[in-house]
Amino acid sequence: MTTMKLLITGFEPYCDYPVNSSWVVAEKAAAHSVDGVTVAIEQMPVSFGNAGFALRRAVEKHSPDTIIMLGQSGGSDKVKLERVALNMMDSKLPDNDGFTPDEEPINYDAPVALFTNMPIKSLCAAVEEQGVPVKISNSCGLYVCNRLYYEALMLCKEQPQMQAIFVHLPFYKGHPSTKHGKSTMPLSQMVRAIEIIIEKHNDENRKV
Ligand code: PCA
Repeated sequence: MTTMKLLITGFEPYCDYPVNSSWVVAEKAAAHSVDGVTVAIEQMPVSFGNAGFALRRAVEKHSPDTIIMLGQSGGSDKVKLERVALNMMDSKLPDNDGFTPDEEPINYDAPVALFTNMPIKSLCAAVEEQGVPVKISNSCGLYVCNRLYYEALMLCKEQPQMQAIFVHLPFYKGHPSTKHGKSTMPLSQMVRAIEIIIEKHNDENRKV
């Protein structure tokens, strides 16, 4: 029986959010053991300049066959499975290096958009079946999450045996940035969503 090597990433805090939902969920999901899956976890910088390098280093270190990237999407009321990464950086909100790109391509010689190579519809259905609010999203934004996702999908083109998907997460219930009526989701529900994705993906991979 082959073991699936999974890399989970989450982000460091950014902007004025003292914690990042994605890292809290990443740590908890990585602690859940699934038969036949080994899990590595790495924190990514909220930096247009460094996120791509950080991911490449993590991939060299762990040689994953699957990458599940997590990011915080404050204000969202659902877990969002991201279908596409765009070759574009644009933001009024500075990253953690103070950089605010103005419609800059990520890579001048690369495709305008890249799609996940994981079965996003069946993963979404599996999460929905378990009663977790979830949807497929066709825009990962143009901030650092999209930057990281684009890098991951470029890596999948270079190493086609590797698969990757990005998942945006709401604030968890009790997150310090949610005092003013922002949408939240119980932490346990978001962790469960990631566990379901891991289990479903592992089951599908074993069938082939
Ligand atoms: N969310 C941001 C970057 C880091 C994070 O957790 C985004 O959606 O781009």
